Amino acid sequence: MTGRLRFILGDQLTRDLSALSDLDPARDIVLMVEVADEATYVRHHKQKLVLVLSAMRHFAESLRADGIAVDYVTLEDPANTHNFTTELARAITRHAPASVITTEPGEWRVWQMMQGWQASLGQPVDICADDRFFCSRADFASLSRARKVSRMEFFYREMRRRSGILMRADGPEGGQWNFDPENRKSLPRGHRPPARQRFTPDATTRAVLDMVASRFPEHFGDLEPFGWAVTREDALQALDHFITDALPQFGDYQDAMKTGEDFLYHSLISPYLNLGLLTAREVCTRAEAAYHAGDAPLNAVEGFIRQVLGWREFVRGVYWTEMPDYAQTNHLNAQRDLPAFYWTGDTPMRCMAQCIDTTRRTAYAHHIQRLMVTGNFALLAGIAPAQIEDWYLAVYIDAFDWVELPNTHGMVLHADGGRLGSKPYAASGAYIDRMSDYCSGCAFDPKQKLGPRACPFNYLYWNFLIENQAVLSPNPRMALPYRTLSKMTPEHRQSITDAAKVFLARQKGWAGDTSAPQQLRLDEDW
Ligand code: FAD
Ligand code: DLZ
Ligand code: SF4
Repeated sequence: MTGRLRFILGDQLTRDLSALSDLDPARDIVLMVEVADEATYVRHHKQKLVLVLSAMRHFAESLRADGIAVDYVTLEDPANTHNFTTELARAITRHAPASVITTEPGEWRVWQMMQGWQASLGQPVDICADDRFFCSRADFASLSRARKVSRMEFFYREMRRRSGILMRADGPEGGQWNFDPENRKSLPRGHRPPARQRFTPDATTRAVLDMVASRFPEHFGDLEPFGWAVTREDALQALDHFITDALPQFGDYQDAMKTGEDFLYHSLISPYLNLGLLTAREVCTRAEAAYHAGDAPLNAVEGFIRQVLGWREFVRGVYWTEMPDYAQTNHLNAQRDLPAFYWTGDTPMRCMAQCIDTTRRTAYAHHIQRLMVTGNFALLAGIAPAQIEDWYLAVYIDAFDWVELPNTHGMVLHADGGRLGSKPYAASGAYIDRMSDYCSGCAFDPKQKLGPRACPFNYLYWNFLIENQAVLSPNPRMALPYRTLSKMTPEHRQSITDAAKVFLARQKGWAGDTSAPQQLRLDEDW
C-alpha cells in the first residue's frame, strides 16, 4: 500500500474530521478498531457501549458506501489484541502504509499512548488537531496565558465575540450576556413536558445489543430499552426535535427536577456531540436561528448556547491546559469511599435513589441531577475524587474524560482548588426541595435540621463547612454561610458533626457484588 492509514477512534465519527481531510479513496485506508481495553477501563454503562460500538459500525458503513476502504476490527475477531497500539501495529503489518494519520484524542490517557506510536511502531505518525471545537487547545492555552479566561463567563463572552453567535453590532443580543436568573423555575404542578423522540434499534444495533449482553453482563445499567441515535441522520432528527419541541422552554426549566420525568426540556444531544455525530457549531447555529425566527425566546437560546459555546469549550480548555496534574489534586482532602448505593440506588434518600434510578435505566441524568444531587452528596460527604470520577465516567452515555473530569473534579468536588469554579456548589436539602418534587415522598424531611427524620443534606452541608473551614472560609464567595455558621452555638455545631459522623459511618463502600446490594434503611441509619 502506498497510501496512508487513517486511524479513527470511537468518538471521532465525523466526516470532515481532520484525519480524514485530503483522504484519497484510491490509495488510503481508514482503520477502526473495537477493543476491550476501551470497553473496560471503566465499566461503562451497557447503553454507552452499545451507542459507541453501533455508531462506529454505522460510520464505517457510511464510509464504505462512499467508496472508502475501511479496515474494521470487531470485538468478536479472534485475532483482536484489544488495545489501540497493538491493533494499529497489526494493521501496519497488514497494509504497510506510507504513514499513519490520526486526530488528537479526547483523553489524556490515549494522548500519552499516541505520543509513543512513532517510535514504537517505526512509522511516521501525524497527529492532527481536533478542529471540531470553537476553541483549539493552543488557542485556549494562549488565552489562559493572557489571563483572559480565568472564569467561564469571561471565556464565554470571548467566544461569543469571536464566533459572532448571538451578537449585534453594538454588543450581545438582548443587551446582556447572560439570562440565567430567568432560568431557575421549578416545574408547576401538573405540568407535562413533551414526550421525547427515541430511535428503534436496527439490525446493526440489535447485533451490538446482543454482544454487549453476552460480553459485559456485569457492567452497570439496563441494556434496554435502548433509544439513542447511532447515525448522523438520526442525531440530526434528534436535534430537530429538540429545537422544535423542547428548546422554547429549555431555559425556564433548565434546573427543575421531577419524579418520572427523565428528560424534561433538555436537549439530549451530548452523546452525539461527543461522538462527533453533531458539531457544536451546527447546534448553536440551529438554536440561534430558532431565536431569530421567533420560535424560541432569548433566555432559552442564550442558556443553551452558553452550555455548548461556553461550558463545553471551557471545560475542554481547562482539561488540556491542566492535565495531567489536574487529576491528582485533592484540595479538600476528601478520602471517603463511594457508598455502595451509588451503584444500587438502594438508599432512603429519595433524591439520590431517583437520580440513580434514572441513570441506571437511561444512562442519562441532566446537569442539575448530576451537580446538585449525586454531585452535591459526594462533595458534602467528602468522597475521594478518583472514586466518584470513575462513577461519572462509567454511568453516563456522554461520558468522556475531557468533559467528565473537569465537571466532577472541578465543578462538583472543588478538588482543583477553584480552577474551574470560584466556589463549591454545596447546598442543603432546601435547594433540592425547591427545585424538585423528590422530598414529598422521602423518608426524610428537608425542613428538619437534626434528628432521625432530618434530611441528611442539611447536617452534611453544615458539617462540610465545619470540616473545611480553614480552606474555604477565606473565600469571599463563602462569606455568607460562614457568617451564619459563626452564629451557631458550640453545642449546635457539635450536634451537627455528631449527626454527620453517625450517618457517614453507616454508608458502606461498594464491595462489587451486584447480587447482594447493601440495604440502607432508615431505622438502621439511626
Ligand atoms: P443540555 O442541558 O441540553 O445542554 C446542552 C449541551 O450543553 C449538552 O449537550 C452539552 O454538550 C453542553 N453542556 C452543558 N453543560 C455542560 C458542562 N457543564 N460541561 C460541558 N458541556 C456541557 N457532559 C458531557 O458531555 N459528558 C460528561 O461526561 C459529563 N459529565 C458531567 C459530570 C458532572 C458531575 C456534571 C455536573 C456534569 C457533567 N456533564 C457532562 C455536563 C452536563 O451535565 C451534560 O453535558 C448534560 O447533562 C448532557 O445532557 P443534555 O445533552 O441534555 O444537555
Ligand atoms: C468509549 C469507547 C469504547 C467503549 N470502545 C471503543 C472502541 O472499541 N474503539 C474505539 O476506537 N473507541 C472506543 N471508545 C472511545 C474511546 O474510549 C475514546 O476514543 C478515547 O477515550 C479517546 O477519547
Ligand atoms: Fe433528598 Fe433530603 Fe429531599 Fe430526602 S428530604 S429527597 S434526602 S433533599
